[in-house]
Amino acid sequence: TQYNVAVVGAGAVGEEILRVLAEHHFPAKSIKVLARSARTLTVDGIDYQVEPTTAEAFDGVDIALFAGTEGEKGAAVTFGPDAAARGCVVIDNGADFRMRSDVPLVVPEVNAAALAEHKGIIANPNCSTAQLVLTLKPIHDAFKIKRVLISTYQAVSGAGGAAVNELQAQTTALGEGRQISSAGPAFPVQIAANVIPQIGGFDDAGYTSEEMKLVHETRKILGDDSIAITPMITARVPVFIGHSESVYIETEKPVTPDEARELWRNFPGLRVVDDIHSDDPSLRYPTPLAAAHKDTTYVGRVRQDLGNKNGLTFWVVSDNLRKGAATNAVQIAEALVERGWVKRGA
Ligand code: 2RA
Repeated sequence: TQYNVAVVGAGAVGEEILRVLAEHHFPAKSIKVLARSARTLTVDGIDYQVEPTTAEAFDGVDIALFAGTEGEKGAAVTFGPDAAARGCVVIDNGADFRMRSDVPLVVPEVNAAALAEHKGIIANPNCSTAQLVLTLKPIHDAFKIKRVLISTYQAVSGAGGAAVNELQAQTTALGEGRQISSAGPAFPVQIAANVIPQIGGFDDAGYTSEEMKLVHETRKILGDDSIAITPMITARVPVFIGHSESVYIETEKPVTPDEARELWRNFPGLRVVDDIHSDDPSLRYPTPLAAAHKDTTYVGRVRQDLGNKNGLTFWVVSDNLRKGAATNAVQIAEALVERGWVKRGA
């Protein structure tokens, strides 16, 4: 069977979705690209005629991958439910539907079974959640995780094209010895040669929306609200592609670094890079530069807590535009196809 596919949104994630659909040889009978305004979009030498997003554009579409604007006036809220009503299965990359009880929030390697319950809309998790839950799932199943503390170091591409351009311009200015006049518009302060400990707005407790996504989405995907999760920081770093995370977990039963690495080596989508004494630096630990443009999530720097045998700390790196967005969305579509669940109530 082949499927009529629509990609909504022609930004960094939309483009990456088109790239991944082609790379994965997704069984698409047709692919239409929808965005606010018509134009030609070229991805890896393939020209796509971008059409304006309208309700009618979803007629005849089987699978719609949304990577457009979020929020009450965004593409997903405006067109998603209606597209589902027209018989489309909507896979939304944004945050609008993630916590709705009738919307599966899915990382296929972790909870593909949740797809069986879809009512037409499926949500992709936030980029920093996707790479995290891949590492937590096998350990939670074997040793039961009681607590997670996490700090993230997130690439600017997570904030869109303008943010990438801002880092590029500021980096060039630094390289040429020019003063960086003012920050913005993408970031409140200079991002080049700096670290910004804020992604998203603050709540009354002083946590950001990005930090609270880690709490709520991780619990929903693992199906366990008993896990205590403290997002210590979600920070923006002067990296173009690739989110890095420093994770500490406390488990009910002690888990050694060797046991953790063995579980991760046998978990789909993960690769262990943890040979700290290797002569080849690229084998000692994962870095965002090495992870960029790949679908794989990398884990390394695995250590037992110095004061608590039930504590384990490690480092996780993944391309935020791939497993963090486009690849996970395409993998959800692939999982639906494999299971014959494209049409809801299947
Ligand atoms: C970010 N996770 O990195 C958010 C949205 N992609 O900015």
